[in-house]
Amino acid sequence: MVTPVKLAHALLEALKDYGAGEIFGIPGDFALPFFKEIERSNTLPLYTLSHEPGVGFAADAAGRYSSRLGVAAVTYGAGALNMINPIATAYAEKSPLVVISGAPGAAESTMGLGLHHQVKHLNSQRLVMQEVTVAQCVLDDADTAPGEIARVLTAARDQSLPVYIEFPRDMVEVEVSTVPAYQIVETDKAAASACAQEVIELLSAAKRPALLLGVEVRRYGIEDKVADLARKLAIPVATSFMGRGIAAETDAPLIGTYLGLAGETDVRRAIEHSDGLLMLGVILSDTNFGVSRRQVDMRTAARAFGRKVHMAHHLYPDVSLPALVDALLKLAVRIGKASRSDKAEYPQGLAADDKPIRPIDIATAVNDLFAQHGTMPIASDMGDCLFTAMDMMHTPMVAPGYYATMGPGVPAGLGLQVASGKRPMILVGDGAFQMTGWELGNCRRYGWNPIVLVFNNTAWGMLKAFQSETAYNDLDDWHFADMATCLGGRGVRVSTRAELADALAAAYADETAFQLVEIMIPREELSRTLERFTAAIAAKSALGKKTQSG
Ligand code: S1T
Repeated sequence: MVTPVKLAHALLEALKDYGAGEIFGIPGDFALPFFKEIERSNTLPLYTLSHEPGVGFAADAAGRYSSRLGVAAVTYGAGALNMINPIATAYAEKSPLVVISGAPGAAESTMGLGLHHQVKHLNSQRLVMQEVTVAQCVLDDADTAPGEIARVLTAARDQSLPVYIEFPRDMVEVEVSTVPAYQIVETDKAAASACAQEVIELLSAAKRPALLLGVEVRRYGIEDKVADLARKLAIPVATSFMGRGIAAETDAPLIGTYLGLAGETDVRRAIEHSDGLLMLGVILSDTNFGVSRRQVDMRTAARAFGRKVHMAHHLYPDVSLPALVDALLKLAVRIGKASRSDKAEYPQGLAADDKPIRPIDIATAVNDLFAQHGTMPIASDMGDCLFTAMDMMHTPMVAPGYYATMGPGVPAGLGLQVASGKRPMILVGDGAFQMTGWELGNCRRYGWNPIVLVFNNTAWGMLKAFQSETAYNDLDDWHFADMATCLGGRGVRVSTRAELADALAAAYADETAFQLVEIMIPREELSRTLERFTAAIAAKSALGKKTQSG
């Protein structure tokens, strides 16, 4: 006889059993009963933030870092719809974010009145969520609720994509049976083995084999296995732009990040000229391959993504990435001569002088700090701060490298600190800080103490790099450092390389609160990667125009 439990309790226990580590959220009247159960049961710690975009970005980052489920709990309508952008980010970047929204109960839904927070219809929110999640359920039936929760959480784990759970407020106390445990959907071992055999043959026959790692390697928690495989194969390993930070804490022979013409030439050649390229978990996106000098030759490539493996001219329709890597480890032989010493080098030794600060100086100063004290996990926002991170030492990193939204930086850094228990470094432009930087005001009550580097060029600098003739990309100078104390942290504004070096050292030494270093950067100064990126885009568009004009 199964002992019935409250539905809210069953859901929380299931979230924990399926791998969630915490909940980020903002309540509302449609969610108060559920939030009360979250606090009462303490099955998972609850962290409330100030704006739902921050809730979504923080929850997603926590899941990404831990290779587990991220959980965001919000109220109906105003809360859930306010979080669409972070959920879309999770969908585009294959991250298992569980969205739980309170909702009206059965009785109020049939009153015949429009309800507050309602849009077109009571199910409008569900319809919107269908476009940014892989599975959805409404917990409006005690008999089906446990199975529905299991179905949706299994989809999140297996497909590493966001899911949506709508939780009517009159169902929280309803008694249900417990949620069925996670059942892994095993890959056919013979298929995985045959596929692995073919991949090894492809790599062994190649003169220039190479390995490119993408986000699924982290999402499925197989970095160590992949590093082991890379070491055994002894072939050059690079990450995709989105995969930056993968295998950073391993001894894989990592040569850097593939960025096409925007990246280092040796890395570009290793990938684009490979005649035996194995891509593990790589999203085929414009940000990963948009400025390639030479398209990857898919006739001599194997790409494992989305539980499928594409080989030259055929497909293995159901081989999971973990199953393929396990099969490859059984067959792996030394194919190349790559070793850990091939690891990429990053600039160090900042000249602490009175010169203005360029993005490369920030990377150099951060590398000096990491060389002295060890690396820190990084959360980066969209903007030149993300391109500057390509010149920083390889370290676990969360960033919107594909969906490319502004806003994740600060909240994702908070999610990183919760998930990792480590002090994170946050990289954020002044424009993005204007959006979600204020979430730093929540650090004091939770004891979070990130080091926040605000790249302040008083502009939407990336846009200015593509369209310098317009004035609307220029922003006012907000003096963010002056606001840090009011938010419970410490702030300093720096304009020279000497001031930057001192500020970083002081920030690192003070663990009592978040440290905001506002770095003033001349508007014309770009990172090396953004400079190459804009040059490559300009060259491509010039070539396009030339081709069109015949
Ligand atoms: N709004 C949101 C939410 N995300 C975006 N990516 C954009 C708008 C468009 C956009 C960029 S980069 C950028 C914008 C507005 C400027 C970012 O400014 P800042 O944070 O100050 O960084 P930096 O000065 O280094 O550029 C991408 C291309 O779509």
